[in-house]
Amino acid sequence: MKMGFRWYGASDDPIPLRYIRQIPGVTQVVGALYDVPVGQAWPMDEIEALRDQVEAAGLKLEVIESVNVSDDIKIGLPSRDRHIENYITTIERLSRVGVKVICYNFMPVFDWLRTDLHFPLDDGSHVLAYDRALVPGSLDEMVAKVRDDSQGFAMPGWEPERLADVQALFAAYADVDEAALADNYRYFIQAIMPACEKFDVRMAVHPDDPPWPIFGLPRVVKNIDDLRRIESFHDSPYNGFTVCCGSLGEGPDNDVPAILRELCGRGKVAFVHARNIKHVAPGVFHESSHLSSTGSLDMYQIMLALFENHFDGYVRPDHGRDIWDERGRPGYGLYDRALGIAYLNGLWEAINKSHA
Ligand SMILES: [Mn+2]
Repeated sequence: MKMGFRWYGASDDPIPLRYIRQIPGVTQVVGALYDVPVGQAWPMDEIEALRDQVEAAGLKLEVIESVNVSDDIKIGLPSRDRHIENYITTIERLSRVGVKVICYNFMPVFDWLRTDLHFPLDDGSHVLAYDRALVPGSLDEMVAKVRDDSQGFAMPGWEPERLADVQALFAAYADVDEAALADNYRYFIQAIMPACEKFDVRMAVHPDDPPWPIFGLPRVVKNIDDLRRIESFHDSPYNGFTVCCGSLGEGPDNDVPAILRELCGRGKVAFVHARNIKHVAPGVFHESSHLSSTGSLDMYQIMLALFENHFDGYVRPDHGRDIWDERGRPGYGLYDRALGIAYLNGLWEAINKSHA
């Protein structure tokens, strides 16, 4: 297991790399370029500059989250082939600085959805939460809500310029049902796989968050059946998964340790987002600390599933609570993610030594 920490770059993340270096056991920065319009190739000089910054801090840049897949590719527009060419160029360039895994998603329009970015818990901390009854009736309202609640930070997947005309973007998906989205997904995977194999870069799709359709948009990465279908597009370790325990776990029918056991058993898990969530009612959940007893997921069983399947890939904590008066990017503060790492490391050491 190689432990990482997501970082939004020197200009947009209040957490300096030297703080990340001081979290015990962290060797990896999970990074990205955030200023390249989706669909374009990432410039080599910017990739190298990011790598240099990370390495100067004594850390490694082997996982990118995310290289976003354009709506043109997801919708299946004629322009998709040009965007796929650019995506392949990005894969090749990232491989040149030592990147091994690219996390991405295949969600239409929105990367993730919450109805509250500052839901108060009993202990006085704040978390992201979702209540299906509180999803706004209109798309514009939803976009404005995320923008206004994000404490001035750009939220990944909610880029204001991309969502400036969310109605037009939404309309472009009018003919894309689940079958069409899966077909467009297959087309994308089959087009990029030769480059991934040639350049030794594993693709790792992030599950839909939440794992059910929203605003009538189709979802194709929401449960084990979907994940098996994605495997069938191209059966190779390079066509792999980011198992986000929280996102999958939001679906009450998703057995996260069982999913990990099955996919790790076939060598398909490249990256794990290890986090907990608390089910409140059907379609209602909030995030929690990583500790098993504060949420609905058994983090011990999750780490045990990884250990017993000899997982040697990348792990990062996922969304943390806002604690100790930190007002960071919602979900991406320093303190609670660092606590999450200490806890995950403790589970791992205990499992490791008890199996010696
Ligand atoms: Mn995640």
